[in-house]
Amino acid sequence: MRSQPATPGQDAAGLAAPSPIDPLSAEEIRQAVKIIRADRRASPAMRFVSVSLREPPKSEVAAAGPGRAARREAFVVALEPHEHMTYEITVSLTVGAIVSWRPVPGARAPVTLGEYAACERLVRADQRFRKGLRLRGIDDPERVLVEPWGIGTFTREEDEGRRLVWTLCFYRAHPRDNPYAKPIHGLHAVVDLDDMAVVRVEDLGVVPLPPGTGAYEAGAVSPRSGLRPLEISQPAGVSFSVNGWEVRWQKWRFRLGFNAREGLVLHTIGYEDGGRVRPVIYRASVAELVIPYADPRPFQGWRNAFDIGEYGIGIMTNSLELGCDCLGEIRYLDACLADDQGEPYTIKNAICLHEEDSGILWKHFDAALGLAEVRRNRRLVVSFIITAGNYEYAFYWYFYTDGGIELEIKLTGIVLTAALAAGEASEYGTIVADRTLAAHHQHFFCVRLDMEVDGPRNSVYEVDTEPVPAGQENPYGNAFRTRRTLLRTESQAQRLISPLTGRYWLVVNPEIANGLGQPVGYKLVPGGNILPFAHDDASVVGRAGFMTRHLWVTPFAEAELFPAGAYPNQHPGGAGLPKWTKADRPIENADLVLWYTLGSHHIPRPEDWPVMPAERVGFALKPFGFFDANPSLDVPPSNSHGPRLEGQR
Ligand SMILES: [Cu+2]
Repeated sequence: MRSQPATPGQDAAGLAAPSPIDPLSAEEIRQAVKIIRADRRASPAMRFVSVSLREPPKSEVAAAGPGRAARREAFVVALEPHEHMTYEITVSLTVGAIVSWRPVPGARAPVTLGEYAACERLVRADQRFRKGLRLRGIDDPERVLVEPWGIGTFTREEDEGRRLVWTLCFYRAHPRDNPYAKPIHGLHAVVDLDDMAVVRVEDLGVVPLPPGTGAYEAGAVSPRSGLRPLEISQPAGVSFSVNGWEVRWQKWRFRLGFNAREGLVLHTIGYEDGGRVRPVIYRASVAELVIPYADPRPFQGWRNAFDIGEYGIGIMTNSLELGCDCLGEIRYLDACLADDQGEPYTIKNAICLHEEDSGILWKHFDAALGLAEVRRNRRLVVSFIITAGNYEYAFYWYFYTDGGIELEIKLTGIVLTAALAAGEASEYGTIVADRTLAAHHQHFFCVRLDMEVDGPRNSVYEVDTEPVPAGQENPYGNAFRTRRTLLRTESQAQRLISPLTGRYWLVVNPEIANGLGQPVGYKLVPGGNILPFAHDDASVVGRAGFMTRHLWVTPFAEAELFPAGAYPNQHPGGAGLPKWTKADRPIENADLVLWYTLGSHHIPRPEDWPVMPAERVGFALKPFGFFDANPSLDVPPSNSHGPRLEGQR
């Protein structure tokens, strides 16, 4: 017999109850900024880097319920450019007052969208820069795309105390051209973002612009034929519900969040089982993204963007009004952020939710009985897409009917180019068009998973498979078994993947057993992965030390949110995971955070030009003894899905 699927909207939490972890509304952003502006400590020149929810302690989130007013606080990162100082300001929206106003000496705040645009205008107007353009035959600076890049540790002595970026430039020969087809070689400005001044312009010598156009837009290419319409139809509507920021689909329950730095955040992910929601993950987000490039030439060797810590993938999030690739019935959520004047603005359709058919879920044909049982898999997809200059990252969280969760990241957009002189070759990239080099590079994502498998206290085992030595115990030589190693402290939990031993990491709740007497758990199953090729003493490895391990486990600490530290911009290195884990804290039967580093190795192909077919990376979380048996037995056969359309048999 099949148990009844849970009906959305029927549990005790009630409908659309606001949660203390809901992102700030436009009104709340306005209120927070107004309170700060009214404080005598705020100068008129103050820039707002981010205005986001200060997430309340877990105990408050757990205790929140309908009718209970939640404490609401805004966490504001602001910049006083004349002081060259970053401030962290906490504002109570409940009381309407400043809670704390803290300078962060030495911190270099991330680049804001306003600064990004102002930097481009400033560089285009600079006479030294214009002279360099003229030497390259470019008379119209307005056709030059100027991209500010984090300067990292590549500063001079006289730069001390400055908040700097350096620029990479590209040229549009025609207004609608792909600028990355014409990288402007050897001309770089260094800009002080606080003073909004060009500090210096360096010209390493002219290399002519490559001749290609890199056109890829509709109209530039005559379309192939034969692709007939493929439509996804959900005649009875979707099977999920969205109430405020709460999502329910099948037995999954979770809340969505969004902020300037991490973009989409998933909160309180749980699975309904036996009439109650069993927690799995308290909070999940992609917490850092670093892209080290391999080209050793001057300036090219500085390219190692921290897209989350130096800029923020929330502010880079696309409005999916302009290009959403999902098929079927789609629900969108808008995101609200603050610009650098503290004004709220909306990214319309920032988060996309839809269901996808996902092929076979399970099947067995009993030949003797002539009976086949087969079920189709389906997943709920929660996604957002960002544009980081030339590149697109599409993030997809998948929830499955069998209790599985996956993160898949699709990398697309345009590979970063550099010009080569006629006849010049390079070992550090691939020539993708005449005199156009796409350098080798890697993308390292760090996914922060604040776990709570059936409760707040968890332990992590590393599980390898090993052959059993030949002998009495293994007379046929066939035996293999798993070896579980409990990771007891932070230093023991800095791990690498091991595909040839079938390695996975198992997060268990040691205090709760399933019906078979085993501790309930979820396993993290790595997909393809890699390590950095940059030397250990390279600047980028020091600044993004998290890249050197695939798994880190830390005890939960409220302030430990970002694996390369809170302010990676111009940070000399060592912050975040490498620093925290020096304490070697115990992680057994504790409130745990898993940090999974996911590396995508990119040796560009000619086929990646002029726009790259999406490359995929990801990992999975699968229940391991969380249930007593296959939890998807109750998925009905496809032919009994929902009401039938008239005429359908
Ligand atoms: Cu790439």
